[in-house]
Amino acid sequence: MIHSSPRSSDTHPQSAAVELTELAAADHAESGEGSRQVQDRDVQDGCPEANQCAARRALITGVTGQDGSFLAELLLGKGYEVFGMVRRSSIDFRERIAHLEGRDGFHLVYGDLSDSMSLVAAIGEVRPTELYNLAAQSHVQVSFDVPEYSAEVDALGVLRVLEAVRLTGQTKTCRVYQASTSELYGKVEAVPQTEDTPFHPYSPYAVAKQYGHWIVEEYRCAYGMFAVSGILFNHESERRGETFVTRKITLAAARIAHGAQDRLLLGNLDSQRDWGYAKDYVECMWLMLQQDDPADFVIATGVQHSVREFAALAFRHAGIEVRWIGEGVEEKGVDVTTGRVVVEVSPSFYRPTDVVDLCGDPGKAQSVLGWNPHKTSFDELVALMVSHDMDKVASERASERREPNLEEYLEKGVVV
Ligand code: NAP
Ligand code: G4F
Repeated sequence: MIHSSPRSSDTHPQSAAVELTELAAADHAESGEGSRQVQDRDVQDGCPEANQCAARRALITGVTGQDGSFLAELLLGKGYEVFGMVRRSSIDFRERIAHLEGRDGFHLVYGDLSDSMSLVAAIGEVRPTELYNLAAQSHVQVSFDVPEYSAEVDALGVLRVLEAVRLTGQTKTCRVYQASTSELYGKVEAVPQTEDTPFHPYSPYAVAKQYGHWIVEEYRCAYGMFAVSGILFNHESERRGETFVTRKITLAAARIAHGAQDRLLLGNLDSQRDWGYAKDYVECMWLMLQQDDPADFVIATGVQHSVREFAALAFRHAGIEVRWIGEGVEEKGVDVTTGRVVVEVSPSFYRPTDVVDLCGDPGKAQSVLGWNPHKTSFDELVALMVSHDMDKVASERASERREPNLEEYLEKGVVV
């Protein structure tokens, strides 16, 4: 029997183990045979065809994030049973996966990458055939403010996931994808970066992720696990967190175009990134786990742009043509039509060490995985993000305009 995920409002704050044990017991009572036994038969350790013969069950850590939400949609579309790991939050609303909650085949389990026991419980109960470890403290600048926590989750968290797979006897049945990052190249030693380019991590985030990357390789060698790392370059979308530079820009461009914000403050405008579309990149994560042999891949577009270029294009899509004047902290983006300053530099967004020259070579992913790195162009990516944020700001503005009216109605006693 398949259990739908509890809707946010129904979710009980109990451990994954308790929640899933109760569901398994309910299965047993209803079927008379016990679906737990069926699951165990299907995914026994040592079955060489495990990924073919078992029902496909994916566990996604970080399911509430940008990538996790796209990946959950992709896997549900392929007929997977999808388990998303969530942590308890004071706000019981998970915006990016709200549309999936309650859908057949989609389940939520509690767990935290800083808590080994929760991982052993969740991974031991779900017994996934594929585990995508996407959970992380993923903001580079924030990792300078919370370096210890970033290491706890982004380094040791990966070890905990791998150990949970091993301790629950699933090294031969559970394939593991680890979210590695182009930040590993850091203070880059070559451009473009390939799978063979040496790592030079340049932030607490990247140093922690480097541990995660190497421990995955270690478990692959030591225990013969199908455990792989995708070295993903920056990938963005309309679901991107609002403090990453792309989303910060597209939201600000939309707000400025709607007259809801005065100007945008940015840090290093010269920084260069290889930006792709997150929805395309989760396909690659899946492809990596479908291969005969485990291997790491660079996932990138191979095309590089500066923060300044991204900003200019985003403003253009929002109907504002920007001209750049000045240099360094004095540089400004000026609206060509009105002469108004819409972008300024603020050193408060400079990082103690910044990675400034990322550009990936997706050749191996193209030839081995058959993945298309150019499905969504840079221009299309910026356009879709701006379009989404123009709509978002317009609807926020419309509801702002309605609110005073509502208050007026209420004051006059006209309540319908
Ligand atoms: P994101 O939107 O920031 O999502 C991070 C996810 O991790 C959220 O679901 C978050 O849950 C969860 N999480 C954080 N700390 C956790 C903990 N202690 N225990 C359990 N879950 C925790 O990140 P993303 O952009 O989707 O990126 C996914 C992964 O790819 C991350 O590992 C990131 O470092 C890596 N990556 C991203 C990019 C990129 O350009 N997007 C590039 C390379 C690598 P809450 O919702 O509860 O906070
Ligand atoms: O958008 P960002 O914060 O992304 P960053 O640091 O590249 O990290 C993202 O991509 C990594 C893959 O390379 C992931 F591993 C990581 O989890 C995350 O998803 O910053 C991009 C660049 C930086 O050089 C930064 O200094 O933009 C520059 N920047 C300039 N002004 C800014 C700003 N970044 C932010 N967040 N905010 C600014 O105002």
